[in-house]
Amino acid sequence: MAFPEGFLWGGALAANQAEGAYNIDGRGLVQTDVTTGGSVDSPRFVTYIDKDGNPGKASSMGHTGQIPEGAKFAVLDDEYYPNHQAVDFYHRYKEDIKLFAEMGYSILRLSISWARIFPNGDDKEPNQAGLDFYRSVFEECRKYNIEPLVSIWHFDTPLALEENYGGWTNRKLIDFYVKYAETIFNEYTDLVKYWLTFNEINNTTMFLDMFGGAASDAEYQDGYQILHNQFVASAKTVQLGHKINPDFIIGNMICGITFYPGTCDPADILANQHKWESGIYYCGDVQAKGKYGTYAKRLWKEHNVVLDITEEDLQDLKNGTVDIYTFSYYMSNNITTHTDQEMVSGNFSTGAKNPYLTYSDWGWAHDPVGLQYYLEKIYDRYELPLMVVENGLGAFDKVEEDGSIHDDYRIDYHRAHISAMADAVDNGVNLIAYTTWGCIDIVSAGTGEMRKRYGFIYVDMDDEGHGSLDRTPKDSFYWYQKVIETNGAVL
Ligand code: P53
Repeated sequence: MAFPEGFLWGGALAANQAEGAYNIDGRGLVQTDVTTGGSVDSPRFVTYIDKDGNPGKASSMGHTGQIPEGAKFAVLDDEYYPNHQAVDFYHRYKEDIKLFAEMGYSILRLSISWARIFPNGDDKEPNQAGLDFYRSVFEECRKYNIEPLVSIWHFDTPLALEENYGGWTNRKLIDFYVKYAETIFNEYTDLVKYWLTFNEINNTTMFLDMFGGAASDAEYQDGYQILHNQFVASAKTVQLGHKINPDFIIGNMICGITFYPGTCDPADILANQHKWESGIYYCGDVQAKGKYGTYAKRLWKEHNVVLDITEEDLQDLKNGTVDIYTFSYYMSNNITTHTDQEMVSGNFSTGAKNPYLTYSDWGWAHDPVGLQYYLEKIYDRYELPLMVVENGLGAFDKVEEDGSIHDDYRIDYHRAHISAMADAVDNGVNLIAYTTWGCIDIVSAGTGEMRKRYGFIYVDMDDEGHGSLDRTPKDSFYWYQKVIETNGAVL
């Protein structure tokens, strides 16, 4: 049987997309609180906001439409902000964790909202109400023997740090982040063992040239400096975590997209290899090997980037390598130098259309083999234990008259991906956990939609925030229960 005994099965969510309660119990604002909804044609994902209150240059995606004009850092009365209420996990976590336990979870990935702990990011003392909230969440998990897997940062830098310091382009953010990490490490040392430093850290530069044409050198300059500062913050945090509790297992988190050459033209093969370097390896190499890859100098030179890197930084990177490599996996993309190919349209999927694959309603390629490919390639490169910490299908669900939801398309998606993981394990990959994305329906990061659903548990709420917020297990809930019960033997 492929999956080893003790393999961790569960699901994943993120604070800003699930909790809601955006201004409750002393929480500070984050970027999604000032971002309205989007759509497949008009995604809203940005990597940071610059000091004038505009979506940061490093996003380069130009999705300014979702931050109302003139809003800067303000919440406007006549706008609807999907993350303000999200699915109210803040008040319903007991009910939700009970349902996760019913599915048989042994692990739950969630994130701590930095702005609940340090509302402005640079506060002297942490906010007690925030600390108390996560304590009860983790205790609730423990009650059911669910291991919390905690993302320290999931796209939610306190907005005040964006406003007052210019966000992650400023090195000062490193110390604020490390102080925040130190606080939660000390606070939850007996409750949490698994930690992830930055969710999808590579998004900042990976997406730069994938949307709306080439990015400018200034955008690359910001993007690479943001990443460097986050690498240092991550590495310092890993060292500190191991000091505070040697049993802590701390990982990175990469947006794992499998890139293929669009044709067998050698130029495409090389372009594809370079996409792996800039998109995927760039962050993984620093975080798992402790140093920049050999190709990094070429990348910086290509975009005239000059980074502020100190000798001490390099030491920190070396001493702060992660214990595990974790990643999200949703799709593959084709890379080609040829301009005569049919292109994919959708958000966060780009490049040439792969004629061998089908695509979701949001244009994401359904490619389980790509997951096996990614697992084998990455394990070969780092030989670290791996976790797939996000994987899922964003789809429209239909509620039947009797209230049931028959999401066989979602079951098919997961079945195929778990089967691909099993094949990778049989091929020697040390995979230790699988947490499906959005174990419960939550607000989409990319579009802010509710109707782009990933959950095995349906939440009665629409894109305008209407609905009872009642939770209902979908068919996939019962299917996953069986998968977990049999440790992946019955798919
Ligand atoms: P949504 C882009 C490409 C791949 C994964 O995404 C991505 C993104 C950014 O949207 O994000 C991860 O909700 C992310 C989650 C997010 C999930 O994938 O846009 O870690 O926060 O919800 C799915 O469909």
